[in-house]
Amino acid sequence: MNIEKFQIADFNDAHRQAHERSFEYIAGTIPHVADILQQLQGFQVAIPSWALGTGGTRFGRFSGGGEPRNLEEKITDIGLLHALNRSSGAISLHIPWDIPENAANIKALAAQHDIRFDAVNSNTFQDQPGQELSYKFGSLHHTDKGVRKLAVEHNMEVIKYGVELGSNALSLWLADGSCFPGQLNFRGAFKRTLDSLQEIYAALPDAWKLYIEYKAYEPNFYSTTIGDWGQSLLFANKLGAKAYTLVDLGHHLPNANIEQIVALLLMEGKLAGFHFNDSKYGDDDLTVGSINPYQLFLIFNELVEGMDARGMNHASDLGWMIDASHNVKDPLEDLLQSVEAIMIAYAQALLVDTKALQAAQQNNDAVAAQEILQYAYRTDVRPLVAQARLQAGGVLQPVAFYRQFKVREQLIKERGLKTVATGL
Ligand SMILES: [Mn+2]
Repeated sequence: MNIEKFQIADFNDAHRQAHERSFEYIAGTIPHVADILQQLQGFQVAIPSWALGTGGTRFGRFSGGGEPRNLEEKITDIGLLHALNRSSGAISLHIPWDIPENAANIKALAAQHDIRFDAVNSNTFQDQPGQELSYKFGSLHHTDKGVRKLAVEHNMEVIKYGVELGSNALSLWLADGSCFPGQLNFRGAFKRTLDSLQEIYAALPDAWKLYIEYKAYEPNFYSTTIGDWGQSLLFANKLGAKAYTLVDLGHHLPNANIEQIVALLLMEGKLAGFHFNDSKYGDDDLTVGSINPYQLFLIFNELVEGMDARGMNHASDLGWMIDASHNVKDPLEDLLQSVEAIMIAYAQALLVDTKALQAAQQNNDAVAAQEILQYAYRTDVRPLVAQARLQAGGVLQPVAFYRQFKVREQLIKERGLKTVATGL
């Protein structure tokens, strides 16, 4: 299905008056509002190919209807999101769940929807049908050289697919670790992982980046070989200038100060980018901003301040991706909410009076610092985000539009009630 321009125009006309009132009110309080709108319009969040269907947990999966049955339909779904919010103009592909059989066709389809290919993701955390050696005890860190070779070659294949599609980063997450004390020699596991990563790194084309994701625990529950940002950074530094640390918001132990991690990785020029999601307890993969929007704002505050300090381009110098799983919500509605939460946090961070904050910090004025941050956080920036969307050709209220025009019902009509997308 396609969303027609006249449908967007009709919808916006019906909501325009109320929007203009609230936009003018907020715009009157911000001196550099035009700059902020421009920055918001440039900011694109990649949608993961594995999160367009209903997600499951290890206890079960309750599929919704009309899920995309193949990569083409996944790109169509992202096209729908992007038509509505104009901020989802990228896809992060997972191999082998979404192998582009015909790269030229896939590329053309994505271009029709104004979608580019962000980082490609490899998968050595599960065995594929017919695979002779097993990743049960790890992949790049495995004690068996044959398994390591298999995993390295898989990553090289993923790079090859990425090159065909115009991607420029390989994103790598390893489930490698151990479940029990004594099971693994930590130094040995680290060294074998480094050797394997060096082989993959050597296969990176020019101008490509390697994103190294870390995760505290799960599926292994005693140790993870790339368990935290320090371990990831250690690998990235040893590998070289093309290797960076990827932060997935759900991959930390409870109450970790993620904004501080972000600030230091940026300082070192080693922040790859993000997998956005939210969590209450662990790697819950919930809708971005659904549990702790203040933390998301604090992270964006460090991002904006740190990127500006290094003269970086907010839109293009880091990878911005969602990594979530939708167990009870319509995946497309969930993704619309996630992108909206990201845009809101970004807009709030752009409002922070950096000079005043630096002065407060210099004077050890904790009260003033809190006032400055929370003034920005408590500003209702939704009309700014909506205005940026409107100017870019999107709709004022994406979720309301999605429901009013019965997008899911139409997808079910086209694809059927019982379809299951590949993915989480
Ligand atoms: Mn992730």
